[in-house]
Amino acid sequence: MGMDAVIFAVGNAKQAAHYYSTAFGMRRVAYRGPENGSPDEAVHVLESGGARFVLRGPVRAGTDLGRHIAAHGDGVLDLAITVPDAEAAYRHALANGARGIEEPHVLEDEHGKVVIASIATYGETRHSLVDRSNYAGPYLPGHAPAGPIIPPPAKRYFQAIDHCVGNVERMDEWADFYHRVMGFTDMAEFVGDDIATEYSALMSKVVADGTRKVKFPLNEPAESRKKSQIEEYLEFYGGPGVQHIALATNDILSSVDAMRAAGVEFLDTPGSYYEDPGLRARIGEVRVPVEELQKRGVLVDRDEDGYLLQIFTKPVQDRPTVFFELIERHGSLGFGKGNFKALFEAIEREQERRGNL
Ligand code: TYF
Ligand code: FE
Repeated sequence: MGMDAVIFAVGNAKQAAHYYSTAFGMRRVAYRGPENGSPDEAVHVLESGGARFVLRGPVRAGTDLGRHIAAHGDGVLDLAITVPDAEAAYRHALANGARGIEEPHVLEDEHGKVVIASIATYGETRHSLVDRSNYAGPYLPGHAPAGPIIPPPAKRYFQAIDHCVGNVERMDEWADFYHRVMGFTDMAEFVGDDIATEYSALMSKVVADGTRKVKFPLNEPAESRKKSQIEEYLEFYGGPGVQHIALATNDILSSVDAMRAAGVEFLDTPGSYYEDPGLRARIGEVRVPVEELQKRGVLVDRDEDGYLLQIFTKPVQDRPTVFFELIERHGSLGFGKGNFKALFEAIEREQERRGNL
């Protein structure tokens, strides 16, 4: 039915909740911790429109969550998906080769009940399958309503999770997993060998559910002259995992301005991208002057269905692992294929600065 939540494992959930409130304009809506039944970890639940982030951090030594963070750093534990029937989804997944992590079980409190199960995907990442159709609480049973950490901005910076990208060792294996286990199909966007050897150092393929609400691009490293950005990720994360989360906005210019003012770092785009005489011909009419895009480094791409505006943050933790994308779609269902060269060159400039190229 859609993305239920992106669930992060972080070293300090209290501070991460502050960051996503002040820098991403999110509103805290729920909390669970030692005060209300969770002695080992603190959980802060934040929202921006329909996008939900769940930040889980250990509050004591010796937990499995702490081990996960020691291994991978802050990262994504779980891409949770809303389903109409968690039991049926789980049985279908296991019958098609998925490894079960949590059997379907019912969680209940005064707001109703939720049925939840979870399966393993690439690396240590998992997919919870969540049926919340009989639940009216702020997140899950056991999580108490909690107020915002600071008053959220009058206008939210994003309203939905557009897509979630995985870095893996073998893209085709995982694309096949999503076909079998979730009934997903391939979307047109594909970075094959041809583009890979020229400049991208990666191959990529997108799988999505039939409604295209849940979109999972999958990247794998490609042989290239330089070290692939995907290899860099796999080395520093310690295996496959979530590379970036794309957040859908309807005003990318004001969102970038507000997030930058709050200290979020975005990749820069060279002036040559905008001065390229081919660009204006390729993108046609977009809703804002190209100068406004250039001022902020926002990229633009057009296909047969429309256009999109997009920009990428730098990694949001010290490790060169997870980052975010802001995306404003006007008809286009793509992922910015026309920007791959400029984008991958920008990522490689950062890799070089880190000494990892
Ligand atoms: O999600 C996508 O496919 C785009 C492009 O390492 C992209 O955002 C692909 C691979 C990558 C960074 C961005
Ligand atoms: Fe993306």
